[in-house]
Amino acid sequence: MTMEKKRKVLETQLPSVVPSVKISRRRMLGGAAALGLVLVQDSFGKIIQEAQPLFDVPKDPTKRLGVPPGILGTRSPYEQPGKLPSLTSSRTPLQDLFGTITPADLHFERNHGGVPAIDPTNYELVIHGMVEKAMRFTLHDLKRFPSFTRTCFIECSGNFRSGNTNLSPQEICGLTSQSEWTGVMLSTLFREVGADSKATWFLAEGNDAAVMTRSIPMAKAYEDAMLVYAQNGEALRPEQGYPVRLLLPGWEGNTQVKWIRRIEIADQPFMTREETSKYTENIAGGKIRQFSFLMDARSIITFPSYPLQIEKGWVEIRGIAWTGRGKITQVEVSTDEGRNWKQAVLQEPVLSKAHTAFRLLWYWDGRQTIIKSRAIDETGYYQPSYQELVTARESKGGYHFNPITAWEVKKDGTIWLVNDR
Ligand SMILES: Nc1nc2c(c(=O)[nH]1)N[C@H]1C(S)=C(S)[C@@H](COP(=O)(O)O)O[C@H]1N2
Ligand SMILES: [Mo]
Repeated sequence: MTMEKKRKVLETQLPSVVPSVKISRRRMLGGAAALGLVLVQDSFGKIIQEAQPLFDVPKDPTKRLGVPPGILGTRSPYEQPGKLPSLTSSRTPLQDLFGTITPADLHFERNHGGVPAIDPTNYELVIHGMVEKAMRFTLHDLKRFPSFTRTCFIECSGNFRSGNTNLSPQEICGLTSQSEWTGVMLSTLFREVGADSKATWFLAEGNDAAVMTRSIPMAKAYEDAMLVYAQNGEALRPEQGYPVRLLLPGWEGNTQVKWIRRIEIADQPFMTREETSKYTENIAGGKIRQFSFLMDARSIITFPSYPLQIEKGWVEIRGIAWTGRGKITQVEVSTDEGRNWKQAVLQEPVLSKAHTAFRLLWYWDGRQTIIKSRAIDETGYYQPSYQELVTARESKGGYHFNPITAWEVKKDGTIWLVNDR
């Protein structure tokens, strides 16, 4: 059946009454055709609400029966956040979100070979190498082990963009997202297979077209590594590694192998492509840093930010801060181009290796200024300025580039990115 036909069938199944909604301010001002919510099937066969023109619909929702309950919830057609996809990644719209949990369908994606389709009934994870007995685990097997749930972010180590003043938080650093993850502790499985106490590294291998492989120190397995099968209360999304991915809280995204199919335990790193030709970065003196797993502290003001325009008066500056080293202890905000810094309020609970929301009330007097935030974590690490990073790395970008983001507020209230100040 074609899409058009599918839509028709569903529309005829709808009650003849649907609530009236207007979808944008522009339409409202134009006073054009009324829009209504109708149930249609999207290209995956999922039933969704869609705004479509309707005739003769009263504006008062108390005068018409509403849409009946559905199999899945929907977003209001007034709210249309999106992920900005490219061929190999898509970015979380940080400026459109509240709190710290990323809705699963807005979790950023970074795929080296696309999203594979994996049948969970055929899923198998092999653990072998320096073990007492090599073992295979089905998804069912993994779910029988004691489960564990934690909230943490995943951030791509290439999470930085600049070069233009017209970039939004999503474009600057939308390669970080946060979920509540559930799965089994990797240490539980390593005990099950009898991992050798002399082992120092393990290899994680993905079942995708990229066959993504990374070597991970055994210490991380015993610290807090997990194999997760659930995200925000439901099965992992295909984009996040369905049915099972490696979760290494606070470490760079690329080590957290999705669609994981094999773990090999050894006494040295495997020196895969991802840790030799890729995922290394310049440091001072013409040297290159390898196995740079930790994500350093970072913060960004998500409100106000480009492309918003603010009005004179009270503005609640809002943003998120995070660090792979543990908890965020302070976020400092400057509203006068970095001369003075004030303590922002951190929203409780402040979790370890997790996005932390911060806010600061500010009276904007209408003068041009620069606002910025810097994160400080429990190890005493201070988020560096752009200039400090450029000096330390002898380059203007690359992996693990976590500078302070500075926003210029112009007299007309428009906000623009200025990294170099
Ligand atoms: N198998 C596999 N795992 C992978 C990747 C991949 O391409 N294949 N990309 C990695 C990279 S570079 C990142 S940043 C994270 C992104 O996780 P997400 O797509 O769930 O946000 O997954 C990592 N795990
Ligand atoms: Mo990444």
